[in-house]
Amino acid sequence: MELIKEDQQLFKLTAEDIMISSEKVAHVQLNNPLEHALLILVTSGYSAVPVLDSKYRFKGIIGKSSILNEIMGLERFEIENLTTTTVEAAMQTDVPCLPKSADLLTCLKALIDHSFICLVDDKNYFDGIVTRRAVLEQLNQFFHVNEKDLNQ
Ligand code: 2BA
Repeated sequence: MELIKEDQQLFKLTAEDIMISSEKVAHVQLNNPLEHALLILVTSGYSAVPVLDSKYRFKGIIGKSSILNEIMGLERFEIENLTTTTVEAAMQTDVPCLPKSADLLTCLKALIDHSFICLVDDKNYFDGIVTRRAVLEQLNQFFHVNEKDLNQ
């Protein structure tokens, strides 16, 4: 199809082309108390951020709902858990990661179930994230540029 041929560019994009690089990503460390993670989440405005170890290797994701679960006791809010529980004990670890060489369609598939995907190298060092927003922006641009052809 003519349209696909003209827009090979879209399919040539990789995660690296559209990622937010590690130095611009808000993150917390494994041994931080939940109190610190909550502070980062509230001040950044994000609902979840990556968790890294002291060598900047990716370990998981911590979000506001995981923290709320940790402080929800049976009879009362156990606020003291914010200082006694570490991020490591509350984070989610069953999250997919991709290499920064992953193509756009691989990112799109992973972002169906996650609002962002962490990018790591072969030793699990954290390179950055690809967000739903970044992929949707590329697709939006593609569909608008080709709107006329698609309607024919
Ligand atoms: P959420 O925090 O749930 O944010 C959902 C969407 O709300 C974001 O989608 C973005 O469109 C908007 N948004 C939230 N906080 C924002 C802020 N401080 N500035 C600008 N826009 C904001 P995406 O951009 O697709 O991001 C998806 C998810 O990736 C976010 O989910 C957040 O968990 C994570 N994220 C994005 N940028 C990040 C960064 N620089 N550091 C850490 N995590 C980030």
